[in-house]
Amino acid sequence: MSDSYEILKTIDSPNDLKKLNLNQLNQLSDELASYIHEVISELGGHYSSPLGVIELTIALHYVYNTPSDKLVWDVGHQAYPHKILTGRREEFKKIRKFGGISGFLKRDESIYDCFGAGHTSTSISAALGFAHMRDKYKTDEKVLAIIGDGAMTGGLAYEALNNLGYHRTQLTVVLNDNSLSISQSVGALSKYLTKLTTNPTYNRLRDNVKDITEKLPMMSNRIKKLLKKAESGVKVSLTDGGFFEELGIRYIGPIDGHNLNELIRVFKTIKKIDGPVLLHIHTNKSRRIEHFDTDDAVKYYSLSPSNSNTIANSFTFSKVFGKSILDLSNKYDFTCITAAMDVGTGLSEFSKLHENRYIDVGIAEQHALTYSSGISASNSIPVVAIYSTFIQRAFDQIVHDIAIQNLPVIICMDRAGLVGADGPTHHGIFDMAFLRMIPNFIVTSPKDGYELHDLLYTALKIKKIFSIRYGKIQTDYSLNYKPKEIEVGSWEVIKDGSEVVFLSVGSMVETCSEVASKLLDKKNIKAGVVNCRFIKPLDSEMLNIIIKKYKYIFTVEEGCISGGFGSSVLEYYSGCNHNSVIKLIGIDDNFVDHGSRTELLDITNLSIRKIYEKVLNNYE
Ligand SMILES: Cc1ncc(C[n+]2csc(CCOP(=O)(O)OP(=O)(O)O)c2C)c(N)n1
Repeated sequence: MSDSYEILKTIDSPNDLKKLNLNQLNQLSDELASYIHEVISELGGHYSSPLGVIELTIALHYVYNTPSDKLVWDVGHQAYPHKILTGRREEFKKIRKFGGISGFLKRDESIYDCFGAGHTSTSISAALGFAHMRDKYKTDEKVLAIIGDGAMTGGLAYEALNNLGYHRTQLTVVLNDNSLSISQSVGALSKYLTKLTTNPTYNRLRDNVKDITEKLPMMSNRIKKLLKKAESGVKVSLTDGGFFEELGIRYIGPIDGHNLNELIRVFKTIKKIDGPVLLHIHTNKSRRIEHFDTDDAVKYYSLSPSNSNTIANSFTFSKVFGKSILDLSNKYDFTCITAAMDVGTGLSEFSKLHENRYIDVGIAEQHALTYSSGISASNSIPVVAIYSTFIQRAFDQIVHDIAIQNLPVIICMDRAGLVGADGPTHHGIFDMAFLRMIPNFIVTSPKDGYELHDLLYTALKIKKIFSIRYGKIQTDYSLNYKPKEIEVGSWEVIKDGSEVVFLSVGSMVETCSEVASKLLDKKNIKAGVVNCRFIKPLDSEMLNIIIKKYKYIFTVEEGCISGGFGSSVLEYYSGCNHNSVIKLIGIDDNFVDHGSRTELLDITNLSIRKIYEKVLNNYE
């Protein structure tokens, strides 16, 4: 660590922080910002969110006694300063790299990470669990949940607030309000928070009440109580009901989340309050980023590694989805839905061109799916663009609201398979297993961009419950492609073979084609390759031919083996008499860590080399 990190290099644990004076703490916050900038501009990773909570993190670790006191961070993408201050300063140089520390919080990484995360809106629920067990076992640690205004749009956060307001135990919710999610925060809550922050009359009145109570320490408790009542009356009349207070949670704020002195003072006061408190802090994610423009929010949310090369004129599946949906919007009337992931899913161009055919519901995947079923019940077609990992939240909505009522909804799942540096919370490896078991579902995965366009076209044409999964990878595609309908349940033979065949799904079609070429070149084994673009329904005609023709059948999927595509092939063949050897290649019963996609494919046996070896190990 260079000499420019004069104070940071002395911080090995939060105890070291407590020895610093205010000037030194302020210097530390600048050094932390430089260090995060230095490492993340090179390695890539979340950027604006950690920079926005530097002072908050210092104040929390300064005032509270971590790890006994519990800091439960929502999502965890903002917790880089927390990691650096809690003994991981040097490890931070390998953050998100294979074998290095995680980009999110992880219980087995540090005792200071009391609760892991990656998905949003879980912090208040988890914190309440900690708080109730503290009460039950009569220990005295403080519990805090730190949640952003974006994550506050998720329903789970309200379920927890409802529970907290009722039980009224000590728990401090720090609401980090920067008016941004990944892009702009949407919804009524965002407006409400802005109103709280910008209502000068309300803030002045509150300050007055506070001033009086502070200036008259000898005032009787009765008068203090009366003044408090007046304060809450003021709040009710000026802020549409004091939402949090009505739930039974003391609202404090808004305060400047970059003013260390103020943060420390307020946390010291809150520490003495025995019940639930919501501290509303206002921060600015762009404060430490030069030349930041509001339109840059997404750009600075997460940086790419300095050595990443973007291939000119290349397509990712997200980009193909964005182009295909625009193309099909001229022909079909549908509504696109996103849960705060317009840019990530490729919907931003569509959202600008078709404002009245597009809705961002906030970080609310469950709502997104039930809302879509309502659209469908009104005889319109909803297209939900979502990441595979986040749809896990909405399983019951899919079963109960969509499938049982057989309401046509098109679900386009990006980031299916291994996503790389974000790790286990973000890999999309379960979707094939949990969707294919639901009646009325058509489950698909295209081998390339052209087929994604074809499948989307097919889905819009046939109006059924239709899911399409694709990965965070480059693919073949060209603009002005004219899509064609694909017969539901039909597979495609890519290479004919003898003895060995690969039944491959999505990204694995290309991989298996390369394995087949290698087998032919090196071992003179002629392996067939089938593009199993329908995971459900299966192509039973082709399966009947395959079982007669091939002795070795390998199913290959970038998803979990348990219950996945290969399992469905086994289920199908369990009703047939055959002498073939059927082997399933996919992700074992394990969570996959973070690393580059190439590294992860290899450790999960999905690289060309590993599949090639697997065939030879089974071939007699
Ligand atoms: C369930 C879920 N949906 C979507 C995401 C993707 N995501 C990660 S962070 C984020 C925005 C969070 O905004 P906020 O809570 O305000 O935090 P900030 O980065 O602004 O500090 C989103 C949508 C996620 N992690 N989890």
